[in-house]
Amino acid sequence: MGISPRPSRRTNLALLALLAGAFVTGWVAFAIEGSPESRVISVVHGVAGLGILVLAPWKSVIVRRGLRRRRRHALAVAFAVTVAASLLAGIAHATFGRFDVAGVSALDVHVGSAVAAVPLAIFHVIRRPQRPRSTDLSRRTALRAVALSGTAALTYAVLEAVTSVANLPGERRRGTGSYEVGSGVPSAMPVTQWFTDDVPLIDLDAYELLVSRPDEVAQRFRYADLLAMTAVTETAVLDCTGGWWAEQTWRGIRLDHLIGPLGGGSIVVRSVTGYARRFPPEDAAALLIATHVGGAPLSRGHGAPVRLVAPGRRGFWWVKWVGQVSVESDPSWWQSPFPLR
Ligand code: HEM
Ligand code: HEM
Ligand SMILES: Nc1nc2c(c(=O)[nH]1)N[C@H]1C(S)=C(S)[C@@H](COP(=O)(O)O)O[C@H]1N2
Ligand SMILES: [Mo]
Repeated sequence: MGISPRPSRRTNLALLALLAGAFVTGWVAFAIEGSPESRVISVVHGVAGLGILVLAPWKSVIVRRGLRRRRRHALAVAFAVTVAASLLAGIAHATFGRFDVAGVSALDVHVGSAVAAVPLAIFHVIRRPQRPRSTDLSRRTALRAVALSGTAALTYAVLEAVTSVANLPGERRRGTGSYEVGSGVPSAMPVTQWFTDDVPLIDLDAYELLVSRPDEVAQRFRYADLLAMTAVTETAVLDCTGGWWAEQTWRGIRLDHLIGPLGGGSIVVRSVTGYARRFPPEDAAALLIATHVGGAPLSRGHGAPVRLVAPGRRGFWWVKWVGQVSVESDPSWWQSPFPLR
């Protein structure tokens, strides 16, 4: 395989497709919530990632040949290290469960090294271009692609079977790849922030929830006002992209009751810390401004005095320490798909 340059070109192009596929499906898996769609994406993601492992024997021939040439190899080696770290950590998370070393979880390592690999991958490919040829669109290439996909899918199936037979934690992960922690016991549920946010200190006596609509004077609600409003109770699953999920029973005020009828535009729910997410108006009836979880007032870490409960959405939509709800004219897609702060 290593003698003729053509097979190595095809191997490299296949690796490029698998890397891009794994990267994109990884973020899609992060964005969506609820089986079975999330399960399908997780499986496609895992198969694409394991496809890289399947090609390792062929790639190792290319690597050995490349390393013999006179050129700088440091960035290529760094690239290989980040990809290997991401693969190992991804498989470890999906097999052995949620564990962390010195506060860094396997999933953090998995996503972090995948993100670090991107600039290295771009540099690697620009320095070593592999042009697709018209002859690539042949029956033989198609058969090779089928064989590669099949082998990768089989590798995934074997990994799943071993996980199940050995009763490893991976067997109990959700379609999103997350593990159950602290359902029904809010105090056992992790306190998690997105990247940089921190648990703020909020003075309940000074706290006010600001509710604003275009061209209207904003309404202000004190904590006692909110407690006096009609509340509903709902059981919902919070699934964090950090790799855990928990089901709790929440109590709070329906967002549509707080903001009244809506035409178009969008609803922005903003934390006192600045963290915010934008929702489509048709979601208002399903969203809850929660004051309680498990029958008790929210703890500081879980969003006191009030936090958003967004059933059917991933954890990063569940804005904690809500200080403002505003109806705006911008469409709901007008935001980064993931929080930037
Ligand atoms: C899993 C992803 C990949 C890893 C870990 C990886 C790693 C490496 C390493 C360590 C080398 C040898 C060192 C060097 O040449 O400086 C190498 C060589 C090479 N890689 Fe990659 N690579 C990957 C994907 C790709 C892709 C996507 C392409 C292009 C589309 C590519 C094209 C090449 C070429 C052309 C060589 C040089 C072969 C030679 O000079 O004989 N690689 N790669
Ligand atoms: C080149 C980049 C990537 C590669 C090669 C890769 C590969 C993998 C592999 C092999 C697994 C284990 C699958 C299994 O055995 O079930 C996995 C799991 C996972 N990856 Fe990635 N991944 C990449 C990037 C990402 C990114 C960017 C994200 C998120 C933003 C992500 C999120 C996940 C999640 C949530 C799981 C657990 C899924 C499950 O347990 O079924 N990955 N990945
Ligand atoms: N203000 C604010 N709200 C936030 C976050 C944040 O960083 N800041 N993180 C979100 C994420 S990523 C998750 S998973 C949940 C976690 O909620 P918990 O800490 O109550 O478990 O809060 C969400 N709400
Ligand atoms: Mo999260």
